[in-house]
Amino acid sequence: MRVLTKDILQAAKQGDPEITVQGWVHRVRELGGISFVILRDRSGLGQLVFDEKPDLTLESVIKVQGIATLNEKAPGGAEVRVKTLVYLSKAAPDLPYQVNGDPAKVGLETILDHRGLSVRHPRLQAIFRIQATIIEAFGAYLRSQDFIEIKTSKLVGSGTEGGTELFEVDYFDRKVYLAQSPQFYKETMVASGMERVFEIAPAYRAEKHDTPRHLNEYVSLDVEMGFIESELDLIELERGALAYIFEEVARKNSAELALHGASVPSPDMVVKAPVVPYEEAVKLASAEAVKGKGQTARIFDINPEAERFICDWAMREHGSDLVFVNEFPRRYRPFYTYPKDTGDGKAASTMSFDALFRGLEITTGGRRQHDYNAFLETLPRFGLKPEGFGGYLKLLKYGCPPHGGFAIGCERLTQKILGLANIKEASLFPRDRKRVEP
Ligand code: AMO
Repeated sequence: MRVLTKDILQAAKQGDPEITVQGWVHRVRELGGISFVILRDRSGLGQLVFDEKPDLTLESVIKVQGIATLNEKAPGGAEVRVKTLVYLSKAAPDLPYQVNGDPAKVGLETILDHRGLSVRHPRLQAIFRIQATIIEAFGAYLRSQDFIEIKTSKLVGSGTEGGTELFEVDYFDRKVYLAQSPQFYKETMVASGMERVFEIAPAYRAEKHDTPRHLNEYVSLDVEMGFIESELDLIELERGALAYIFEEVARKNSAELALHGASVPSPDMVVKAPVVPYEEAVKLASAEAVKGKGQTARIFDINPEAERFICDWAMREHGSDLVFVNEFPRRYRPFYTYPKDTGDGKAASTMSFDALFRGLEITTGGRRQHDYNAFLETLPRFGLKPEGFGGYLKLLKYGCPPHGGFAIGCERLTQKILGLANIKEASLFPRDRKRVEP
């Protein structure tokens, strides 16, 4: 794999120091008649030395040929003494902002307005190199567990996660919606005989609020699995997937993590991440709130504040960045969630879970109701009528195994690995209420 500084160093150490490199002009510095140019390519930065002052604008794309020479002071310990310079594309001098400057000092809106420029900064590009590893590792792990990848339509006739968050689309002479989740399709494919499927695709939520954890379009890492007994099988699968993702990010992206001063949890810790039932988690969050604030806690539900408290507890008591909360009450989970038999016939809770990572929910999942008659019986309890569920009923009617699944928000996982303040930083082209450009 390309590493610019290593290539220059290697050429400098070899008998044949002739080298040709190409990339963008990242920075220019003049010192006593000599010009030092920092060249940037996909692998990072390297140093060029010109004896005469070249006519260069920042961000121009150039190709140079020269002699690789050892120099302790250059990045990577070597530099290229330039003999010939070719302009592949001269950049206009009026850059809209200082592209090579510290991104922390550039406003987020400016960064997002100029993605073609902002991702040129190695620290910002690092975010998406890590995201690429997450996506690759998620797929690789699931394939190793006998899952197959599917791609399903994002144009749907109705929603699965609730009607208020759907984007409408004109579809010939009628309205359809952008899919909030591939849940119905992934369940259909489990029942179709595939048994184990995953999908990596955008999901759309017409949520009006603007928060550091919500996008209107995000990448959903979705899994669905047949023949499970409970949500614990899914938690086991997610532990394995996350452990592998973190292992791969640590292996492939140590330089990118370093640019953010970030680290990934150890896979050993991830496979042992604690599982806490909902009722207990609420109590823990309340106790943490009292401890932190020295006042009576008002935590009755797992809201974003409670997520942070539960994660504080998991870190303190288990040394874990990751914690699973399971057995959510029926009222907090969709009607198709499988009830947990508590032995008293009340089934007040469900075989469901969330994963919280470094203070943020990154996953929701659970076992689904797969029994046709039980499903029909459940609908009236949620004030629903069978008429609206033709597709779902067909899915369950002709032989559907016990099954369940989960979805990890790709940008949320990226955000929390790197400690980014806003989820939009982890999306190349984020969509929010105001932004549909670039
Ligand atoms: P849920 O709606 O909880 O569950 O979404 C699952 C995960 O997707 C991410 N996510 C989001 N990320 C960014 N912006 C958003 N607006 C957003 N909404 C959700 C989060 C969240 O934990 N069908 C179920 C999953 C399943 O049961 O299989 C679902 O979509 O990380």
